Amino acid sequence: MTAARSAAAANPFARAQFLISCADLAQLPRDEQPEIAFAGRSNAGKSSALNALCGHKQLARVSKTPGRTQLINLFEIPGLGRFADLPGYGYAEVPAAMRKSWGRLIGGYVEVRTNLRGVVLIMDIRHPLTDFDEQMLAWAQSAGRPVHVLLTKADKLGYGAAKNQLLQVRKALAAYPQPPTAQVFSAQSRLGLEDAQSAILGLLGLAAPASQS
Ligand SMILES: Nc1nc2c(ncn2[C@@H]2O[C@H](COP(=O)(O)OP(=O)(O)OP(=O)(O)O)[C@@H](O)[C@H]2O)c(=O)[nH]1
Ligand SMILES: [Mg+2]
Repeated sequence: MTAARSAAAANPFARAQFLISCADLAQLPRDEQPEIAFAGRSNAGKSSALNALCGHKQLARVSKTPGRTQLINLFEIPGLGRFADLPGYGYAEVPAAMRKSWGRLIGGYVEVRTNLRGVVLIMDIRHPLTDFDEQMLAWAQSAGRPVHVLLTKADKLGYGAAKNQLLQVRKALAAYPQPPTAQVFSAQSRLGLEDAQSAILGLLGLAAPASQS
């Protein structure tokens, strides 16, 4: 078995490849394949999480300048489905008009995309449940889409502090009518990588989600 093949066998998402960038809903390809959306406020670590999950260094662009990703970027994983990287925002200087157009695009996407099986919501573990996250959760809940939360950059906190944040966030999420699941994660240390992959496979209906620990 070649090195690339054994990596693909170990990582179900290793064959992910870029498909298309869409500036509006009309540009999305036909919704015939199961899709998982990745959402997170700007700079939360969404591109890094996607790259780690797929075992690529540069699949989704990691930027040091927040707010660069303004399009829905679709990735195809042959035989499994698609990942949709949704644009984030999160800074006060984002103009109201831009927030409005973001709301139309992302709110519309979550509502109408019939093949959307679930949302992976990425939050910086040090700053969880921002207004952005609450908005995403509200849209996902009203459209009946399950949500799995990755509390990323967990390498920035000690074990106890990370565990405590996880418990606090789970407590807050339990108040939602369809409570999302949550775990700690780090793109840098790869903490929680396999749990996240199992959770995503679970959303795709391909395997049982990992038990929460
Ligand atoms: N320590 C640490 N840093 C991380 C982690 N994930 C991302 N970062 C850093 O956080 C910054 C933002 O990461 P990105 O992955 O570009 O974040 P994003 O959410 O895609 O940001 P935008 O696309 O700009 O909205 C970068 O400097 C990353 O190197 C992590 O798990 N641990
Ligand atoms: Mg990004």
